[in-house]
Amino acid sequence: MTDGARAATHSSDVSQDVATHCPYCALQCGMTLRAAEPGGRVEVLPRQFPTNRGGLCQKGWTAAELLDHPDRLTTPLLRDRPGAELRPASWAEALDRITTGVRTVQESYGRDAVAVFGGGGLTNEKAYALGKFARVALGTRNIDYNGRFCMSSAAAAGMRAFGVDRGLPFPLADLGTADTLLLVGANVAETMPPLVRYLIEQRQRGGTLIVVDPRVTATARQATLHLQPTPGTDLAVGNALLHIALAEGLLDKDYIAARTSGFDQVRRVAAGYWPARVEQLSGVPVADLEAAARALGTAERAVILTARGAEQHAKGVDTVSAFINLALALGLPGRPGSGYGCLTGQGNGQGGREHGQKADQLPGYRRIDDPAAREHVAGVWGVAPEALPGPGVSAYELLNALGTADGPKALLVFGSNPVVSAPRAARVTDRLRALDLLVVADFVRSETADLADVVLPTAQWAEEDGTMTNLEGRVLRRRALRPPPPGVRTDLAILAELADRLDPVSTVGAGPVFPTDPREVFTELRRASAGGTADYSGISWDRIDAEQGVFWPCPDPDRPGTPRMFTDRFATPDGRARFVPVEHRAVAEEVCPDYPVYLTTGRVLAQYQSGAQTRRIGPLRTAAPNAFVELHPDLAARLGVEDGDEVRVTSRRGEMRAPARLTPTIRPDTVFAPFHWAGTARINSVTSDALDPVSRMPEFKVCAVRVEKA
Ligand SMILES: Nc1nc2c(c(=O)[nH]1)N[C@H]1C(S)=C(S)[C@@H](COP(=O)(O)OP(=O)(O)OC[C@H]3O[C@@H](n4cnc5c(=O)[nH]c(N)nc54)[C@H](O)[C@@H]3O)O[C@H]1N2
Ligand SMILES: Nc1nc2c(c(=O)[nH]1)N[C@H]1C(S)=C(S)[C@@H](COP(=O)(O)OP(=O)(O)OC[C@H]3O[C@@H](n4cnc5c(=O)[nH]c(N)nc54)[C@H](O)[C@@H]3O)O[C@H]1N2
Ligand code: SF4
Ligand SMILES: [Mo]
Repeated sequence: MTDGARAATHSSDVSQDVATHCPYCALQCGMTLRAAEPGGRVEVLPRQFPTNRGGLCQKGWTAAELLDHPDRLTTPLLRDRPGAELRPASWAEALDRITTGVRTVQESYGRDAVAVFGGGGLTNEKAYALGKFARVALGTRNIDYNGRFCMSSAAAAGMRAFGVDRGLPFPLADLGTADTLLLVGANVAETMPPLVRYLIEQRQRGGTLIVVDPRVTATARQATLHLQPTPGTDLAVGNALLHIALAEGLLDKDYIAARTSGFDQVRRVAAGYWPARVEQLSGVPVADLEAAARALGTAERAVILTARGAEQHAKGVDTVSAFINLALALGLPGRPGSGYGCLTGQGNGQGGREHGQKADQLPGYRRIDDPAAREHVAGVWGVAPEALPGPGVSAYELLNALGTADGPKALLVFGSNPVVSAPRAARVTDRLRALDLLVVADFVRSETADLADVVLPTAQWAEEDGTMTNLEGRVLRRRALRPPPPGVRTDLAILAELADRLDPVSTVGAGPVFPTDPREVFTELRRASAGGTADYSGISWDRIDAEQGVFWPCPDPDRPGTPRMFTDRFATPDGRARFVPVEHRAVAEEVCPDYPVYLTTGRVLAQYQSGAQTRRIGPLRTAAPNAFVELHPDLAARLGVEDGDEVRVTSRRGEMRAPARLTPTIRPDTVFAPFHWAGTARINSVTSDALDPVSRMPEFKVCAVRVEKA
């Protein structure tokens, strides 16, 4: 064992601090865990790491509170019959129930009738094992994950422009040195607070920060220039910026000629987005559009970033393409200190989309319908290539098909809480209830676990080793401080146990194995990814320890990884980046007399995602105790609503209730609600399930609602 930090994984040796990373978001802040005594309270200390530079947000500081929380699951739970309460059960009983349930469904309806739903919080090793488990042990094509709700639009747009999808194709530190930084639909001051250090550095160097958000967020307040569009109009804004840059001669013509293809068509499209038209479409004044285009077009170093505000739309892929087109026309991607990037969200949002838990994908970011990819991966897995299933359907389509005549009858969930986080959540809940078998592996009884037939208690981040790939494409080491509590197993152990009990698809040679040691899984993952787009074959755990993480692609153990991509060529067949012409179109659900207000949704600093973890942590509950509906005082006055009044928000799909929070920082035509709460405060009862045609991303960021005093 070359890694000193690993010594502390033995409970006999807990006096040693363990250097690891936060369990939550994609910034993956460095932290040190310390326990005064074996099994005792764990203290979190911030640690210097390039992404957080010694900073942590409140969620990171309090992350250890869930380790020995009274809500922690330490025994499997079982429901004996529909309508009965969940009761504690032994592992043998729980695993038997799953095996019998899966077999019964497979016999009656075939292998595709058992589905898997994964998460972008799983380590690379777990995401890899889950994808393999689905294809090999279950033999089902039906696996997808919550990253579909998160990263998929930016991923698809990145693939079609650059031939590869890595959130940031450059190190985060580049943000601090940008002369102009454009943030489109990103509220980093709440979603990645330590990243604000880079924004401060950028401003102190005299840089210009432009924020595009329908709300004056904590991030927008730091901006030099804030564009406040109507939700769902960013694509038009992006095209207008390109139009202005064209008109004012700000384009990098040499770069366009040497490094890109397809500009002529995009130029023709951009001609139709003159600023006055886009002011009408988006509400952003012409002068602000011009100022933004000039700040970007005249900067030596310019960075354009998108996040969920721009991406979670039924035209999210095209919207991202509009901003990539702009970046390409200005010659940014691959230029030192410049570029386009997307801010990945979940802890392993990046790695989670590379190793095969996506419906159409095999490890190494390979396509499951590519014969060469199937052959390579089948070889690593010990199965016949033709035995591997084909592509399945996307996350929402999968959830929406559960329990229907042709849909899956059993579902295994690892690392997501769709009852709270899926769009049109009441329907998704009905679908989950219609299953013959629902299995949830989690460390708390989430709202989804509440509906399950079997709940399996699983290890938490401080109790497991593994790797995560942060928003920069930097592969990091998660290190265990201590083993899981008695009665709790790791996800890898659970998958291995189940694989052992099930009949795999037709095998070759010794057949598939499911190691429980994450280091062994990583070794296999390296082989499976070799030669793929996301090539990890040159990365080892020891190397990660020695180098503060390793950036993929890294095909060679003796050569450095790739912190900066696109310096010479793009990952397309001809090495050129591709412009993609994109036109603005209306949101899927326009406002109307019955539903006259736009709803948009998002996050608050002190809660994480579906809230399954953070709603249980005292200081976070104090900081953000409940849902709310943000509305402009003018709108409130029209509705007769005062600050603190309980309001009902209704769409064609359902309603939610929460106290009104009056603020002039939001557009008067739009209300905002965070999605971290369940029950009657669940905003996803209201949100739209319109999907992007390419990424299948739901339109979380805009639908039409009615707001009234409850
Ligand atoms: N505190 C906290 N931090 C988190 C998370 C969390 O749950 N809580 N989750 C993590 C994850 S998984 C993710 S994906 C990231 C997300 O990080 P962000 O993308 O920063 O988060 P959101 O709040 O979803 O959306 C950002 C902003 O988009 C704005 N917006 C809404 N509609 C539009 C629109 O049409 N156009 C534009 N331009 N903006 C719009 C919203 O007002 C909001 O301020 O955060 C990560 N970090
Ligand atoms: N309205 C609206 N809805 C949204 C969004 C929005 O902006 N607006 N954002 C979307 C986005 S970007 C995202 S990423 C999704 C996220 O939504 P979810 O997928 O629901 O994410 P989490 O709340 O992180 O759920 C993770 C669950 O798995 C458990 N868990 C965590 N780590 C592990 C692990 O290693 N193993 C196992 N077995 N379990 C684990 C946690 O306890 C928790 O119950 O929500 C989406 N929903
Ligand atoms: S910013 Fe993200 S990674 Fe850092 S402490 Fe907060 S939640 Fe954890
Ligand atoms: Mo996300």
